[in-house]
Amino acid sequence: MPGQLSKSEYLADKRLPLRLIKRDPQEEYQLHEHDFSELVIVFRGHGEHVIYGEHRTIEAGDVFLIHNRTVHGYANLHDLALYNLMFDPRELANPLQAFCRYPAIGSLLRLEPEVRSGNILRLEKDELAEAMKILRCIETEQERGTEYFPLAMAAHFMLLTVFLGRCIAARSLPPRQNSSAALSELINRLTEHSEKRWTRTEMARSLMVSESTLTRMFKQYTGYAPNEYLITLRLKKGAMLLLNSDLTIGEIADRSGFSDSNYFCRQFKKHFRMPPQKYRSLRLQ
Ligand code: RM4
Ligand code: NI
Repeated sequence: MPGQLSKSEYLADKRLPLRLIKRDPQEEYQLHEHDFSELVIVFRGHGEHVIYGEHRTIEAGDVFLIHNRTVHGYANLHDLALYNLMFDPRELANPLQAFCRYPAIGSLLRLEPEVRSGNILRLEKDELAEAMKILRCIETEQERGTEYFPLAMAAHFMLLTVFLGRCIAARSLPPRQNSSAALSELINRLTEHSEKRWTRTEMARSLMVSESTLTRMFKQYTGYAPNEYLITLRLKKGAMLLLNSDLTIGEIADRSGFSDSNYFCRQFKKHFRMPPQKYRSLRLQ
């Protein structure tokens, strides 16, 4: 029986289903399989890669991909050294979703344009120059449209997100603003599960602050009180369902977290300045 290696052990950080391990040297390794994939880049030495019982010679410069559930191992190694990039192909399909789990990046990607408190990230001159470099790469890829350009654009976009995230992290925030990391994490959770019944007590407890502090922080950060903010999230979810599903208004109200569909319609009208039915008819135009 080959050994089984699992994602929970090697790719435990839910925020990014990707991990680089340097094997210098790579030890001989018995046959095994995993529920993640490996991209291997050999940078020194030589040896044998055993894959489905077949021994293949590998040496510095070789690059190969081991799909999840492939039985493989290493034998007869001579100073073999490699980089092993482990990833979950299913999750990588949407890497930005993983990036959103970082509080700083999550707040950048999700909170705009609701952030009104002046907690905006302003880049210094050299930072802006760096960001511009990445933006130009995206632009060039888009204009040229050469092979793999969508992937290249996504890769540069990811680099940009990382860069911006680091800019945020590098700011030494005064204590009041520091708590915004916890707040933006809470907001990420609210966004993902806006239909759930959330109480102020529960939200305040997760930030370890009093309910009045919670409200003050929320207002500072988003411009809304927690319950108002939650309603806007639910309305957005409702709007999304109106455009992308054939569910009835009642069902949509329910799925968006409104127990009363009349209340949903009233709030919707207030927010979008038209009743849900009208909003839905827009998709047909
Ligand atoms: C081993 C080898 C295997 C990898 C494990 C985690 O040294 O690189 O391919 O699955 O580590
Ligand atoms: Ni492996």
